[in-house]
Amino acid sequence: MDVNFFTTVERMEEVSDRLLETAKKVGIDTWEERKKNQTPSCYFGEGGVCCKICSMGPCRITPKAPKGICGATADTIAGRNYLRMVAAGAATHSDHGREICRVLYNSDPNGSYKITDVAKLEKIAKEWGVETEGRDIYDVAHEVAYKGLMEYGKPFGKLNFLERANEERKKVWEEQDVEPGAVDKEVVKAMHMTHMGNTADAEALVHQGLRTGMSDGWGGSMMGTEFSDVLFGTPMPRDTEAFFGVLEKEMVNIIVHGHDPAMSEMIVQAAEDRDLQEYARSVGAKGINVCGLCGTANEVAMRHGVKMVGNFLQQEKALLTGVIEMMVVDVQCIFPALGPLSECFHTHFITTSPIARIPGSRYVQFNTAEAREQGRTLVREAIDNFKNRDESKIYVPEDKQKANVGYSCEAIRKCLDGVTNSHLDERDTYKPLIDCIKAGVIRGAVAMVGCNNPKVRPDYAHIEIMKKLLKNDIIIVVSGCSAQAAAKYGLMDKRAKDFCGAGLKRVCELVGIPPVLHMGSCVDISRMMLLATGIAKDWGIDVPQVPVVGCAPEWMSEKAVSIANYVVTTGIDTYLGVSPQVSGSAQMMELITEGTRKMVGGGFIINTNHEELVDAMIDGIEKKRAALGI
Ligand code: WCC
Repeated sequence: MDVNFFTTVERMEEVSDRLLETAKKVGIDTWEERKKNQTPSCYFGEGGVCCKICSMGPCRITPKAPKGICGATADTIAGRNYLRMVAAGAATHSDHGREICRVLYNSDPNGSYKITDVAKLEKIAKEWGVETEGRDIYDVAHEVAYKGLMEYGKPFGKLNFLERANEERKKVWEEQDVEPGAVDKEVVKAMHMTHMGNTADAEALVHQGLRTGMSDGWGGSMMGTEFSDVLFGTPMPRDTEAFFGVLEKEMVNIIVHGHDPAMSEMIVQAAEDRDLQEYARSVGAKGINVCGLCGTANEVAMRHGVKMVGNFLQQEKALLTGVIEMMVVDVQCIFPALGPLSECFHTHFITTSPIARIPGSRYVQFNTAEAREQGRTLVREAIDNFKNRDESKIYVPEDKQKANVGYSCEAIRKCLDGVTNSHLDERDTYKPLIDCIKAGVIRGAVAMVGCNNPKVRPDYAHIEIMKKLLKNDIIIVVSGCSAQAAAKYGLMDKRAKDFCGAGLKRVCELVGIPPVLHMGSCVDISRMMLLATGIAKDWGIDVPQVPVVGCAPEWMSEKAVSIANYVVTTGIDTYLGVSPQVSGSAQMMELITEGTRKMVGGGFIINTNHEELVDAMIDGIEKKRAALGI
């Protein structure tokens, strides 16, 4: 079947329903069934007013019992639970970033991991005061990586990358005392503050949430993104495809899933080795087809054009196709359900990180020294498994869409350079984009991010919101599972310009871009912070003034709570389609919506009705325009 031009959420659901029939046939549960079993969800958990941080309780707040045994109020309890979510999210992203620092530290011209983007490494070295003149590039890499690792535990000072912010932001951060010190320190401090008998003041808890989130966005995540680019290449636009139809019945299918590109890069490279491709043909397959899921899909799609099977809530469905010889995972967003599910098929389920050990998987701990060979061994094993498929369990949907991916900040500026007649020294700026916004050809931009969540009809909010924004001449940058929703639907196909208003359509035609620009995985939301900062600098205004907002309509993970905190601290309003679990405290609701805006210029706007959410966003963008007099 040819690649379709656009699909519908209804069609995506038909495909999912067909795969659920296979689940029934093999006798395994999926998230749909488990969600039903978990409904209604716990009232106290939803409101954030169940406290189990000591063993006097658990204490649950009701009108009859308005305080915990220690006297903690709903505000205290919801505030502590919220800060713990931020801390867990920041720890998760930042530990991913730490792993990338370690890979860079172990980079070796004769080893598994080499330097790809020398210019980016030299730029970071210069920013961090590392000498590059006359030095071997690997010596520079090791010193930069060491400094990166020290960002996690340095006893004094603030994070290096904060220097990248515009002057107005830096001033606000200093005044509000939200400049993070070492990443680990902020996470530990959040955990210490929320231990029994410490901070009870909700405002102080929210304040530490901002600092902790910042240690992720301008620390761990930013290092994860930047050093991944140094190691594996800064993404540039390239074509790929998305949705179940990217799986090939006649090929050996390997899915990489998780987040850390260090592992998936090795699988992708191994699958390109000629001897392994020949081996695959020798067992009767037409070749090796590596596809991505979740965050990892974004990493390998942006750098290699690897095809994307789908997003978070499709991980079980991917295995239900019956043609996956191997699923290799690293860290984060991996359902434990994949263990028993893979046992219903011939699929080898391989875990590779001590951070994510899962029953029903086989554990192969990746290490930098042997990673290239480990990748080859796994690919060979997947090939050997090709013969073990059970024909009676196979159903591979044919649906897929084209997508143009890989819009790093560097790629966006390069595209803009291509359409300006400006002098060379005026290039490499966002000025052409700013001119379009000032002229009203583009009204503004929205960063669409985040997961799927069974509380929301999967992908529906992502797609309906994007379509309305495009119609209103609002350009979109996407990351994470929002990106895959857009890709599956066809919104990252350049032909999606037909969804846009006249102004945005014209810009897409002129620049040769799709209206939804793929910026990467969730860690890469740090790219979006740099994009907003770059626009603010080139415009000569502060970030909260730029007609740019963030939106996570279907978020579910603790990482998303951390992200939302650094996004608002960067001065960007964030629109949420799922409420954070603090609704049991009026003070907490006020603090995260209005309180933070008073402190740092950005706050949450929460609305579980996606139609109202997108209207609020458009209204927010228009208000920013009016304030600028444009
Ligand atoms: Ni990022 Fe959310 Fe996807 Fe996982 S991969 S599900 S955190 S958006």
